Amino acid sequence: MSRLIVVSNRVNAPTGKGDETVGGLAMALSAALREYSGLWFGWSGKTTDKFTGELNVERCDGVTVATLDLEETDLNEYYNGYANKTLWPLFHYRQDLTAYDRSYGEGYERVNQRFAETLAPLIEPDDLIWVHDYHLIPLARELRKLGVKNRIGFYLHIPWPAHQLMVTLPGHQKLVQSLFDYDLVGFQTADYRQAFEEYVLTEAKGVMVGSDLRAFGRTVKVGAFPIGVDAAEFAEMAKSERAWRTYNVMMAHTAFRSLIIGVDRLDYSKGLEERLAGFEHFLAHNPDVRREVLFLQIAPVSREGVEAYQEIRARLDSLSGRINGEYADIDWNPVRYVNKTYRRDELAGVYRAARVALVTPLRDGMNLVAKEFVAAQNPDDPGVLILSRFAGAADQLKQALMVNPNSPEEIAEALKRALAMDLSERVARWAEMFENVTREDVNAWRDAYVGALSDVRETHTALAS
Ligand code: ADQ
Repeated sequence: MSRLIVVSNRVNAPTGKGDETVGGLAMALSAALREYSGLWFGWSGKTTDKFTGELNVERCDGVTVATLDLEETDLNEYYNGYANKTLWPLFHYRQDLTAYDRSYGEGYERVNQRFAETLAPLIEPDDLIWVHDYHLIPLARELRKLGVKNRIGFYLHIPWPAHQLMVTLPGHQKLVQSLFDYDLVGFQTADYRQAFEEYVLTEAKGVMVGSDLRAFGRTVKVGAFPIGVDAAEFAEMAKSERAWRTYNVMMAHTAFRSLIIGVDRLDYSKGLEERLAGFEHFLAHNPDVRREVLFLQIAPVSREGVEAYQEIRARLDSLSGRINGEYADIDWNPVRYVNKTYRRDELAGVYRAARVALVTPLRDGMNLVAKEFVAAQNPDDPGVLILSRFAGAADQLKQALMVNPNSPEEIAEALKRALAMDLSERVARWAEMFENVTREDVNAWRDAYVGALSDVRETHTALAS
């Protein structure tokens, strides 16, 4: 069996102790790495004055983790810059927030070279290499330059944008061409895969060869591999002692009100302002029931080095304050807004206590919160999921109440419907979604991807010759 190497910007391997905040994705990748005696490679999260290429290697719960330190300039140009000020907003349809700074592109290329140069000596001939996300699109090209002939796969966790948007990126051809140095390119949904194919067919005069894509003198396998959550484990966690404790604390504080929750990284793609506007619309137009609900939005801050994130944080502080100012009473605040990170078992308790989850991103590769919410519900009395049609998860969770997140009226209408939904309809909708999140869980995703990568018979060398 080939060894597996996972490469991602940050390494989040569980240590085996005190891992309560490590997500399902990290757990699933670690499990695969243990099984394949693998290696997880990425940035240490630390910066150094001068890049040395020195590796920090440690064993974390049966997995070898190798990380490298980057320079402060790398962090600014590659991570905060090209990854999070250029690719992230553009791929989430926020051209207005996209920065086209040349130094960011240069920093991005430089860090990908640094990753490749540090990783290449660790690669053995039969290793399978699985590269994750938009930070590392050119990594295979850099590895190929160093003579690496292994099977290399890429997986994009975020949307692939429509063709007309992609061409607004200076240097888009070079970026897309570098994806053809992989053997397998995976997307979250069939829509994103199609958007990628459309770009290649029109911009690069590519052709489909069966289900593979040929362009730039290379052929790659392309596929949709919708990511899942550790559903069975999450369902178990929702019954754990700590989840119960959290559940009870929350129930005690709702004073018999129906709890509506939102759980998201604080990010403009998650539609938090639009969601609050939808909730406000609900409050304004339903005076008879408005005192019977509470909206809890949990949004841990992220990417604080990027201005757009500081700005949205300030806007949300003021918006939640304004809604409370308008509607609160001596015994009730309609919005509770917290920026804390929680343990996974506590989150499971939060999900279970909620009557409704509002998962309304403006764009989202998948959205794991929607799936975690479903996994954590009490089968005898499940809550209702309100889901944005622009989340990748909408493809699979078809029994959710689907909304356009840009419409406060639709959000308010869905809230009204969810709060009034009878038990039999709630159970019927939930059961189908639960079946889906359990079947298409994170392990199924990983096995499908690694299986497809292992099946690539013709390696890069065979195709190139
Ligand atoms: P994210 O944009 O981070 O992921 P999401 O898929 O929702 O979005 O995952 C967030 C994770 O963080 C969830 O597991 C959630 O439980 C956790 N989380 C959120 N708030 C938390 C809190 N307060 N405390 C602790 N944990 C919290 C990117 C893409 C998504 C894609 C994933 C995986 O943007 O579209 O689904 O990768 O591919």
